[in-house]
Amino acid sequence: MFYFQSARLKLRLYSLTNVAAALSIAFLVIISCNSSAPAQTFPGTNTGAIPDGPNPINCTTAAPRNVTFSVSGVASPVASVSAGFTINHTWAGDVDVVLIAPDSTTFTLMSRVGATPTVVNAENSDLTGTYAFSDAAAGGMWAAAAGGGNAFVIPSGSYRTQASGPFTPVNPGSAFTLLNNAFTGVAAPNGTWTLRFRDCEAIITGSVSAATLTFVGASAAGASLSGRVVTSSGRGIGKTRVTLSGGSLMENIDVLTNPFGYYTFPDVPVGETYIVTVLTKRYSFAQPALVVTLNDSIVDLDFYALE
Ligand SMILES: [Ca+2]
Ligand SMILES: [Ca+2]
Repeated sequence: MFYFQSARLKLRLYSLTNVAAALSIAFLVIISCNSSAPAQTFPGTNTGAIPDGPNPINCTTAAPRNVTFSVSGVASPVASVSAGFTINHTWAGDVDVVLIAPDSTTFTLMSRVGATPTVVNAENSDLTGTYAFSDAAAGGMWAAAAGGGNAFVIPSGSYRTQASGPFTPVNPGSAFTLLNNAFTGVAAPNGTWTLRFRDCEAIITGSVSAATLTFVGASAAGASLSGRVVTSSGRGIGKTRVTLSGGSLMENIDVLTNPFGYYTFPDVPVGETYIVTVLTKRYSFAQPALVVTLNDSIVDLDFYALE
């Protein structure tokens, strides 16, 4: 929607007599609207019961509950990621939760909370609520659960990620880890992400009923796509409409070439395929529409008139 409004603004500005002033105003407006990337949240599917764990305790051989997310339109590199889920399990220390990116990058959100080398069956307080993991959280789950007892419910809320137990001391538990850093190297964040729940110890079981995955894409805006509309002799054709469509755009984007025939679409999401079309009654073109996959800025997507 933003792009559409910007394009209309730009078209209107071009009708002013001072074309140069209008260009600079339009450019400033566009830049200011793209100062930060919005958060994008995706719902998880395949929620349900977490299969009970083995005896003796073992997280890696436990059958997983894989909650999956179909992620699209997230700019790379990922600036931040957070995961949340609604869970019911009355033995928190049984639970191991890892987040897995489409390229198989794997990171532990929580695991064996409260487990020490001497208390191997870990924290017996309850996970009953909605818990999120984010680098922006204030504290960790180990400290929140410590000393609560078997009937204690770990408060719903946002927690830092921590490495798995066994670890000593229980409070504050193992060091906070860095969730965002774990996934900034994922070159292609769009695809299937997995939140894998495992129950590491036999007898007490639980289930996950909902999950969300939230991203903030690259803080730098998308790439720009620009070029020129020229006559066969190389003279720029001004005031010509160029239209960008396709990709994940909600609306087509129209811009006009400047007096020298140059056009620019700033801040276009990368990793997607677009159609760029030129349209003017004054000229015809051998190729009035070009298909381009934008992975980085393009400066020479030019259109050549037949006359
Ligand atoms: Ca309990
Ligand atoms: Ca269990």
